[in-house]
Amino acid sequence: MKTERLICVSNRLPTGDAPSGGLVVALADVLAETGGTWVGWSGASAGTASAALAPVEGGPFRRLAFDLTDAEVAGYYAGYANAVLWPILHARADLMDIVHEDLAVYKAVNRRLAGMLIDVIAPDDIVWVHDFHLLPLAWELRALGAANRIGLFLHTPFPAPQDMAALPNAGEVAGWLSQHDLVGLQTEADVRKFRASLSALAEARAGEDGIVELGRRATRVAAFPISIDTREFAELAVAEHRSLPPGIVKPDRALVIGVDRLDYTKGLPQRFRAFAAFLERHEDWHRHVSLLQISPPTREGVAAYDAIRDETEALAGRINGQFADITWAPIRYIHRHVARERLAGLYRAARVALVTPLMDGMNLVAKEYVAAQDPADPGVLVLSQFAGAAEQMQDALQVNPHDIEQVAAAIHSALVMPPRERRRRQERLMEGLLAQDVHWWSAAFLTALRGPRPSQPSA
Ligand code: ADQ
Repeated sequence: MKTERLICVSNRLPTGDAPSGGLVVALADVLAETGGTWVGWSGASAGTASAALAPVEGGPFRRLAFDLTDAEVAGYYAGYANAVLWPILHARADLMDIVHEDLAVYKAVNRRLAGMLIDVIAPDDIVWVHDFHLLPLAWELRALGAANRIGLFLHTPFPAPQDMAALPNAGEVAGWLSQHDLVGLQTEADVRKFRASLSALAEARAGEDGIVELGRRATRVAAFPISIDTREFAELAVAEHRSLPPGIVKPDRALVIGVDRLDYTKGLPQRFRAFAAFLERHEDWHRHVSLLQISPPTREGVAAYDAIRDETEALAGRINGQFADITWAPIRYIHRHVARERLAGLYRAARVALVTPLMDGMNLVAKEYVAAQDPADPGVLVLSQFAGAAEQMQDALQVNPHDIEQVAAAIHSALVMPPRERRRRQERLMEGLLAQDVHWWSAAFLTALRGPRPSQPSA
């Protein structure tokens, strides 16, 4: 049976000659097997925008890149995508920075990309669009006559009706979404919000079969919880744990780890406060525990990100000032990217991971941490109920990240949890991660996209 070529489109084009990171690894095989292509922004900005896609040398599959102008990076990427959509998708309408020209730039970039893409897609290619930067792409492709199967996977949560209503162009966004054959979301809760939010807008009808009718278009919507390459990450952790530099882990000092982009959705101030509350309640743990928080910078120049950086740094300083002595600082805060291999080793060395976002599409750190554990002596995952991962990872210690006292108590429970219970939780979590890894995820999405197309309502 002939398999259609896959065209993957994402904001950033994967870099490097060897695929790394779960998503790229999972799609690399399908792209290579079907002779497919990955299309994305090169990351470069200049005075002039590219008029055609340019091939990028190397790598296991074909890549085509486009450049953006500085004004496009400001309006499309930093503006509408990251200062309007991202806050709305994470229930933070208060952090939106609405600039009407940014929306025009966002649409123009998507229109230009569609114009370049239409020249490279053949009639029976299937197109897989990733994430909130490219919501109008299918709409623009349809306007150019593309009848291909087009799927969208949204890596973030989907907004509830009251959040969607705060989007200045909610109706237009619904129209963009309707142009996909398949919209993939992270969780069943997101699917429910999608149906409710779109039904709250004019002309939308949500059927019981996963089909949502919007005006004259029917779209299939379903949950495809993204994951990691579980086996590969577990092996990496075993190897890297052996080569951790001496002194990183001290026998009399438990390591608690947090790894998140420095984003206001990740709940870092609440996490630090909870750690401080735990230290206040448990003096016996002073000098016997330290929190290593690794948070690389992200989206610098977007105002809300400067604010969260200042707040997080000030809090870490204040807590260290309050509790540290000459031999111990309770929080080590690293504002840098750390190699994936090194992260894997650190996860395995950590007795506890704090994954406490206020809102998160999935959260792959939670899955990486579990995959990295020693099954005979595993650490404990403290997981926010508001991470998409919470739907699958019922055996983590789930917490409400806003409830500082509850998180503080969970940190203590995790540190003193008997080995038998740790092993029981780990076993069940790992079972889930092995059954539904990133290869399962991409196969499930592609099977649905290749399956019967939703029948369109009559005009
Ligand atoms: P992110 O918000 O970036 O992703 P997450 O799922 O946790 O969140 O993925 C982050 C990745 O970056 C992990 O693989 C992690 O190891 C890595 N990383 C984090 N900090 C790092 C550091 N200091 N150095 C090196 N690597 C680091 C978005 C959505 C999520 C969704 C994913 C995938 O916001 O909800 O799970 O996409 O769909």
